[in-house]
Order: sequence, then structure tokens, then C-alpha cells
Amino acid sequence: MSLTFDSTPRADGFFMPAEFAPHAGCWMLWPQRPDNWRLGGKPAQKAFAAVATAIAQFEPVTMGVNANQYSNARQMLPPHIRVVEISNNDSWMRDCGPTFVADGKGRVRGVDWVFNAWGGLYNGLYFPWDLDDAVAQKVLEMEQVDRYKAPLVLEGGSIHVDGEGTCITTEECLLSLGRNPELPKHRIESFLKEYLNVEKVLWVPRGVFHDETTGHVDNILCYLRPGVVALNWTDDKSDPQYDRSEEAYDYLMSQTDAKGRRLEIHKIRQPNPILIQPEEAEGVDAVDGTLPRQAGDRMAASYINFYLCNGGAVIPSFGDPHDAEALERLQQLLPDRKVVSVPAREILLGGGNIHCITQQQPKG
Ligand code: KQY
Repeated sequence: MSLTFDSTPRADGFFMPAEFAPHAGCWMLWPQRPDNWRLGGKPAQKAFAAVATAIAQFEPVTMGVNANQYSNARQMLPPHIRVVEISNNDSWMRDCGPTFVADGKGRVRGVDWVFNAWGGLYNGLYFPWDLDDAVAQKVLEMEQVDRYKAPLVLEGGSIHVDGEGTCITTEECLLSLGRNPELPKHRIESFLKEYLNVEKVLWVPRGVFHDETTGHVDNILCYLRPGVVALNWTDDKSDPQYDRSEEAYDYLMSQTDAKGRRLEIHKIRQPNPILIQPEEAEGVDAVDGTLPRQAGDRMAASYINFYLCNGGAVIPSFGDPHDAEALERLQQLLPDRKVVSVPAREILLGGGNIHCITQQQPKG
């Protein structure tokens, strides 16, 4: 049984644990829509299977699939990955899945946010999104985890927490007109405090250049542990990412977290600009109302969009000269984890990366 409560996690003593805290497992969704994934999703399915297999070295993985993909996904995934039917419009479990909260005494619940495909009818990425909006509730019912229904449009990729009272988000995303245009910043901040049970919200101005989510925080920075952040970086002042990363750095350096700590910030150099190739654009079925994929468009590639799992980290690689440096730096910064990289260009072509397609369920 899964109950839905009218109260909030804060009122009930539940909080969102950090991603680096122990997990019960990881949730993903299987890609297939041909207007977002080239060649009917086949290359993306291989990439998702590789990510799921890499994470499954460290913790249990469940893959949600539409009914018509069950047999294919079951056959493409190793037997130790659980495959369950969850109807969905697309495959971004970070964004439409639940945000799990815990009470620190063994109980776990889930927050079900409103999902509107990153901007609804204003600048959302596809229509309809009703199946995605129901994913969080289905995951919670399957796990028999009780639920809070939050009256806020929010995707999991727009928040990072340290599990010690701090949330980091971006103004570009959470103040965007496609999400909660009726709510002023202080009301959105109050909702974050209630539903994540944090004391302090840090508002980085913008995310990664050309990110179709309108600036999700999980592509530009993440927590490695309390007080320690990794930030997507470039030294090239002519790169449109330069100002974005610099303003994030300057802002965070001027702040303290909920515990009064100054943040330690590690810069992770981004890959060289990665552009959509003509044959990649041609493989996507263009549909009115879905964001077009055009040859020559720059993709929002960043090594920061990785997943922390029990004893490990699964990071993207792009076939870029900076791949090795990112792997080495993140391994140094995460000495207690095994850092593994998985080719992620096909995920990037769909508009996100490894963090965007995964959702951790904390250990109870
Ligand atoms: O990056 C993400 N969190 C999701 C991106 C969605 C892209 C849909 N085309």
C-alpha cells in the first residue's frame, strides 16, 4: 500500500538525502520515442543499457519500460536488471520520477512533483506529458512507499542537496516562465524548504549553455560531499559557457551553506564543443511540437552530469580529448568510489545525460 499525505516532509521530519548517501537502488526509463531519439531509439537503447549495466555493478537497477518495449528491453538488459512496465512519454527518470525523502530512522517516502515536460505549453519539449507525470506515483506504489504530492512544477534535475540542509538550484530554471510563473522566488524557495526539508537555498544564476531544460543545475554542478562541489568549467573566454561558469563560481564563493561553511569548488573542464552531425539529425523523426534536432547545433555536454552510486560513480565520456582528464580528476576527488565512464553521446543527442536518466532510491 502507498498512502498520499496532505502534510509535507518538513512537517513530518523527512528530508531529501544527498545522492552520495547509501542507496537501495536506482530507477531508469527506457528510451524509444523517434522524435527525440535517432533511429527509433536503437543507439540510445544501447547507451542506456550500458549505463544500467555499469550502475548495476554497484547497486540494484530497475528499468521502467512501455509495454511495447518490454520484450526488447528485457532481451537487451542483463538478467540482474529488473524490468517493469511503466508507461512513459520519454525516458528521463531524474525529472519525472519521485524525489525520495528519508527520516534518518529507516523510513523512506517520496515527493511527487508536477511534471510539464520542462516548460509546459510555454516552452516545453513535447506534448502530451501525462504519462511522465504519472511515473512518480507508479514507482512509489510499486515500492509501497508513501507519497507527498507537491503543488510545484519541478524536475529532479533542477535540484541538488547536501543532505545537511542546503539545496542548490538555478534561477534560470526554477524562475522560468514555463514552470511556475505565478509564484515569486520566495514562494518557490518556501516550497523547496518544505518538500526537501532544507534550511538554505543557493540560487546559481544559470546552467549550461544551450541546455534544453533551461538551465538544470545537475548539468553545471553537483555535490561530491557536504561542502564540496564540482563545477563544469572552461578557460576559453570566447566560449558562451565561460560567463555562465564564472558567475556560478563567483556566486558560490560568496555564499555559505546551511551549516555556515564556505564551499570548496573543483573545476572540471568541459569537453570541446560537441555539435549534432548531419547523419544524427537525419535519424530523428521531426514532429511538430517536439524540439527539433538540427545539424550543427551545439549540445550541452558536461562531465558533471554523472550518477553517484554505492561505492561508485558512473560518468559520461564523449570521445573527446578531455575525457581522460575528467575521469582522472573525478577519481581523485572521489577516492572512496570506483569511477567508471560510459560513452554518452547518444544520451546527449536526446538532450540530457547520465544524471538525467537515473534516480536514486535511498536506503531505508
Ligand atoms: O536533461 C534532462 N534532465 C532532460 C532533458 C530532456 C530532453 C528531452 N528532449
